[in-house]
Amino acid sequence: MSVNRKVLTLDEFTIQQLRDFPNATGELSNLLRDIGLAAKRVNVEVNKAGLVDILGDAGTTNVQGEDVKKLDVFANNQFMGVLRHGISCAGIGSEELDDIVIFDDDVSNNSKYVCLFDPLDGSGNIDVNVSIGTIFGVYRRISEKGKPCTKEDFLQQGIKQVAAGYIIYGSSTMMVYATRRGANGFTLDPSIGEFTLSHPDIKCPENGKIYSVNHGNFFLYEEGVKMYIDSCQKRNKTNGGPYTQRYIGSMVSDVHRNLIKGGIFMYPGTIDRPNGKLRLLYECNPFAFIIEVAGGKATDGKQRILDIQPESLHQRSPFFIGSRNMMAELETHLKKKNK
Ligand code: AHM
Repeated sequence: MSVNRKVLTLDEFTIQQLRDFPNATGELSNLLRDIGLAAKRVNVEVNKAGLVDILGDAGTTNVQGEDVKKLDVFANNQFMGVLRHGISCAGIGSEELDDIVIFDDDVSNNSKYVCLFDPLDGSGNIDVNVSIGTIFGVYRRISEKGKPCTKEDFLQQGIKQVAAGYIIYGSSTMMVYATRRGANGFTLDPSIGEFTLSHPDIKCPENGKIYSVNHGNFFLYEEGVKMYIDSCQKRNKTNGGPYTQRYIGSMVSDVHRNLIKGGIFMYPGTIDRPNGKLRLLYECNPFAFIIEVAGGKATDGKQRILDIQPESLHQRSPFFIGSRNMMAELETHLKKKNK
């Protein structure tokens, strides 16, 4: 008997994808389901953050020297917990943790994947009710199966990701993930507590009218970036300018909007912080992977993000990401100034 139902849940979708690969083990589907479960738990806590005493600093600082909010700790433990208890992940790296966590048990040592994540990006926005998110990237481990995973598994180029995604805890909660086959978005249906396919096969528009950057840092940016920002503000019949400036200060929200509507997001290096603020492994690589699958581009201003060979877990990188044609326009300005 066929069931007449239009909406696929996250689990149904990943299993459907699996059916196309008869030799697939299902480990990636399991891992994505685990992440979906942790996301639902974090969503519940984020939604009641204004009500319960979960707000405020946990009283410690993370390895970046930033204040850790309680929800950061909660989210970190949830994602680490589901991946540790699952069957697909040999270890994790988290923006909140100094070092990788190797699960090192019989099941995990035989698992195919490792996962890097930022459990709660934009957490400085929690207490003012602005959307925040989780970002993750999944890599096939390169260390020998049957043994504990190693740091090399985590220090792979972004291009080696097999899947990457994010969860946005917003007016509705969404999970977007990409594999090489496409990027798809799932909205959490609170009535059944399931992520359901709402944005199939996401394509980032080639052109956009939104630019997102912290204008407060304008005079600290390199000349090419300043020139591009200037051009965003000018009337331009060819590219539809002037563009609209939108900057939430919560990257998941800013990049999600630009991915759907078209636009460019920039976190350039500054005079005092030449590598900018964002972390290559936890923030830039997953988004770079998603945007490329969706037809957009991501660079550090000089090279493709996904080609960068990471040297350390918490390294930062300037970050430019968005619609293909807006990125091309940016690159013209950057090249002119770098000559
Ligand atoms: P966080 O790791 O403390 O959450 O910071 C990351 C966030 C990004 O989501 C956002 O794009 C950026 O910091 C905003 O930084 P700024 O306030 O310097 O513009």
